[in-house]
Amino acid sequence: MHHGLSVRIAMSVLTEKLAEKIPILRTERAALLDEYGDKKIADVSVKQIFGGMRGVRALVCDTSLVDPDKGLIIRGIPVAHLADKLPEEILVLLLTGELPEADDLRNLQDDLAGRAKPPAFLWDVLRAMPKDSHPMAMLGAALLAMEKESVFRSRYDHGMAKHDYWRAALEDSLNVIAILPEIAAGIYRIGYDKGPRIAFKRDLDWSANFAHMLGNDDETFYRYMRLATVVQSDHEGGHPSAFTSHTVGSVLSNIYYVLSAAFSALAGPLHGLSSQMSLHWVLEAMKKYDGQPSDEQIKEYAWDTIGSGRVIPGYGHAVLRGQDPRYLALLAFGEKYCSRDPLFKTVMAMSRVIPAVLMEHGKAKNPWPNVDAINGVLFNHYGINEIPFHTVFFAVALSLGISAQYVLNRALGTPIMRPRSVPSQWIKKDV
Ligand code: CMX
Repeated sequence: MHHGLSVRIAMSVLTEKLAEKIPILRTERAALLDEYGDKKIADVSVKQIFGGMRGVRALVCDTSLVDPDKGLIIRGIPVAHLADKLPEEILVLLLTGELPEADDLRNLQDDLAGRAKPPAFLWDVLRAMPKDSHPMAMLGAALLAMEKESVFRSRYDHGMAKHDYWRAALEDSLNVIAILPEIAAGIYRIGYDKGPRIAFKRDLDWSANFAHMLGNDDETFYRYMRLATVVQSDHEGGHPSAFTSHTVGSVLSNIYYVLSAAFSALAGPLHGLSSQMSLHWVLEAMKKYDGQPSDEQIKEYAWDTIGSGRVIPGYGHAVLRGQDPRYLALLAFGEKYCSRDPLFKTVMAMSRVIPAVLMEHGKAKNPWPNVDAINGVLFNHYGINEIPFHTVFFAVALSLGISAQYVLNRALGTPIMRPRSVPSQWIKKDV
């Protein structure tokens, strides 16, 4: 009984904070529209509509922004300055614009720990999937199997008013965030025959619990899990997974659909899967050159990849033009804790050599390593060497930003996403 009570009180802290802020945000949004509603902010060229809408300012996202030179900035704070925070603190920051006080943080942690456990049928669903299913496909299936639990769906069916959408959206989001580490760890242990699932420990924080349920209780791995989650928690509103989530959320599909759709986008090799691609690529190089390749061999290997019509995974970015601070934060961690790991050394050597190759090639607008060039190597260092699983970790981290964007969009009544498309012939005739 006591336990239930403390959960109810704790739950109200974040809800109360948002309940205070949301009317203000709504007024601000209305004022912005009143004052600037008809002002033009972008010209769109034919090249841009054929080119994945690159550079078109067409979305609003207040949780974070990606500055082309400085990289990820969460609610005005460069991500490098958040490196010592817990993911739970980042969730509050993303949602409310403020880092929580110690008491509020504890309340949120209690709230998350006290929420429902994954439903038992989930493990049957995962066990029934073919052994060669990709862990990202298992994650998507798990989320869809749990859709029936949606509070949003049930309240909507009972006539929920528009101004209450955000409350049900928040409730669903916290329910999913609370159990995603357990689901992801379950996917790992079931998918790779790692033995029985490991039980959630109430006294561990969210990321440490994830590490624990994966089967590694090394304190530095806990630290790595927290840091890697923080740096990958959000990346403004236009990256493929967030963009997908906006579309799906805008039609009032609930968070289970939203996250599974967002993660389907993350599972592509040009997006989150590039972490998997990158580690394979580095391991292939080490196999080919029988250990850590020399700078000359790295150059040769990189040119061979480009020459065969492929991209170098883990390098380049659609928005960033300077170094990726997410990469730099993980690099600093690796230098401290894994500097003698031959794989890590190879990745460091590659990050010295490859930018010059890409500059000489002259196509990629950003020649620098992105976060996916390094996260897999560090996972590997801590014994999680089932490479396809790495993208699942990225998805769990990104659930924080995707959920925060989803809740805020429901609070602000963001309407359905529905841009126009034009036939190619229209361009010929009418432009
Ligand atoms: N290796 C080789 N060529 C590259 C390259 C790379 N790493 N990055 C870009 N290029 C090429 C592109 O393929 C494109 O070639 P074409 O004109 O022949 O099509 C040209 O350079 C221009 O591309 P761009 O404008 O610099 O990059 P885009 O915005 O189109 O794409 C991205 C960005 C990330 C998809 C691309 O850099 C890439 O494919 N990188 C490798 C995959 C990767 O690391 N993805 C993870 C991104 C991180 C994240 O999702 O946050």
